[in-house]
Amino acid sequence: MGQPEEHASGEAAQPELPPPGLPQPELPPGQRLQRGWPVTHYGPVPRFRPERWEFQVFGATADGSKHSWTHTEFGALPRSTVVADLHCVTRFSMIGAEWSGVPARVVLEAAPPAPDVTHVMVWAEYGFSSNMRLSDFADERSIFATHKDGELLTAEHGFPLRLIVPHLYAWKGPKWVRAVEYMTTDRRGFWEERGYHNVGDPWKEQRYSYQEEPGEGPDL
Ligand SMILES: Nc1nc2c(c(=O)[nH]1)N[C@H]1C(S)=C(S)[C@@H](COP(=O)(O)O)O[C@H]1N2
Ligand SMILES: [Mo]
Repeated sequence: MGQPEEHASGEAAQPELPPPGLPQPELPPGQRLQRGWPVTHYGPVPRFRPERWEFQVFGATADGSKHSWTHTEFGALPRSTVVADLHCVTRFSMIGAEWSGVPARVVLEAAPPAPDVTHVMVWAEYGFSSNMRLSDFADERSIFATHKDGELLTAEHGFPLRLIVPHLYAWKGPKWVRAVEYMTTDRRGFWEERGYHNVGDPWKEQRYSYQEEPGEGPDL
């Protein structure tokens, strides 16, 4: 089974843990706290070309047409901030990051899905993709982040845009995101086709596709 690569990084340290004896941050089962912010992804880091960049919503939209935003247009959408942890399926968690950007709900309002949409595929540069239920994407905490802790994302962490879905494993949040596809039937994304769980809830420890219950994912 393929695995996301981990690279060392010299990013800013995470908040210190409370001293022993005081309540510790709660992590999903089987996760351990990571200090710093490692870089984890498959393949090369894409170069951002603002004049060629656009963000698209396509597939089963309510009006049947494809919607797209230039980088400037996307930057003018309403913004918000979410404090959320990042849980990598390779078992490290980064806690307490403050993500700011455009909530997924803003995109859903700007480009509404048709009534029979059940799932979305989130697409990134180089064909990386991740699928999720529409309800997971529409969660009030799901956000297309441009900044972490008040600073622009670096190239290796997904600049200019990455999705954060706080209640799912971090592979469900593509870096270098470019499009959302509305789907009326579920389809597996990049890691979901390669042995990872179709739903990916870290609190239920849904790591691998062999753990899927009937109905949790399309046939493999
Ligand atoms: N485009 C893309 N996004 C991706 C991945 C990837 O391989 N490609 N890996 C995911 C995984 S497995 C994790 S844990 C997080 C890591 O984000 P970070 O490198 O900013 O810590 O990015 C996710 N987003
Ligand atoms: Mo990951």
